[in-house]
Amino acid sequence: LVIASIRLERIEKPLRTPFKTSLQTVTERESLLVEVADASGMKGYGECVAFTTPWYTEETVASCRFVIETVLVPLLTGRTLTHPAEVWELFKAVKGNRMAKAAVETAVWDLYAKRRGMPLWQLLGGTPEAIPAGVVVAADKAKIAGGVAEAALNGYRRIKIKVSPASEIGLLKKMVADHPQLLFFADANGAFDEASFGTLLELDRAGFSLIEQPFGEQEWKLHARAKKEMKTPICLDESIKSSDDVQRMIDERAGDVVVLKMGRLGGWSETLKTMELCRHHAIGMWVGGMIEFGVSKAHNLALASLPGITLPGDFSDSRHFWERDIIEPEIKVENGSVALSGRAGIGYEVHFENGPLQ
Ligand code: OSB
Ligand code: MG
Repeated sequence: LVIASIRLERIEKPLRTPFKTSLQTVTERESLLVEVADASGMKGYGECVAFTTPWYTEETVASCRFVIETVLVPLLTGRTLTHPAEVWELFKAVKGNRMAKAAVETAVWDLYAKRRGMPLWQLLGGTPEAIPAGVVVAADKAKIAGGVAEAALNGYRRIKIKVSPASEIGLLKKMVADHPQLLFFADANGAFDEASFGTLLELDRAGFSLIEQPFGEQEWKLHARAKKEMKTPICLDESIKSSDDVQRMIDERAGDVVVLKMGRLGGWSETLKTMELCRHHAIGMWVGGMIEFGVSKAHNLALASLPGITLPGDFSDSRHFWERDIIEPEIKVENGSVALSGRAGIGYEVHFENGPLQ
């Protein structure tokens, strides 16, 4: 496999409804699409999941574009690879910038699977069952009940609610109790601290199946204390940027479950390595979302098909965020799950308003 050319496309679309977290409200999503091509013109796609500004991670769309164009593209262009796992090795000399690396590396995996004529999920050893869907409901007090009812009506069986020390815990408790058929996750995006630990202990009694990232990404000791004092499983999202971070979580008893985000981990190679560690230590795993477009979601669906994914991830219908997604067909949630594509690679064609890219 020779990487003959690499191209970047910028995407920007408004969200159908603003996405509110304790950190930021997202109304527009900007992204970069990476297209790698072999000498025959066959193409593979990856998507950069960094945001426009560094509110969620250090990396941004602009920093990723810079790193991809000035460092990663020259490293990879014209290279002969026997396997896509070599890309991570090739990028080792570049510090950090995992989202930039992932955007390029995942594109090479797609191309590799397409050349083999196999769905990526199959190539990686996934099972063909449809992937359970999951949706995020706004943190807005006035909108929670309506959001949950609508999600249930649309077939979602897992609902994630953004929480913070300002959340009305009585309301959350009632909502969980009112929907025994649904699985509820709480996501704090690091909004709690030592001073609000007591509020977190109240939230522990609301009946959530897990609480995601109660404290900041470096707050290992507070997470260990939460794991010790709470019955709700502690799930780390922002803290998990490498397999070493999972090892630290295990060593410090700082969590029970991890969210896998391929962008934050640096792509498929590091994600597969992280999964092996989790499986070995019986750490629960699920696939997290980044309000991304269909290319990243398609890679995520392949990831969710792999052994060891124990909980439903952030998989919503393309229409949940977008008037029109960039893939064809779009992601469809049916009977609470998303079917895996039987086509080669990520299994979707990439389309823009101005026509198909392939
Ligand atoms: O914390 O999981 C998060 C979206 C953007 C940034 C961080 C997070 C999220 C989500 C997932 O909650 C939303 C989705 O794509 O379904
Ligand atoms: Mg999260």
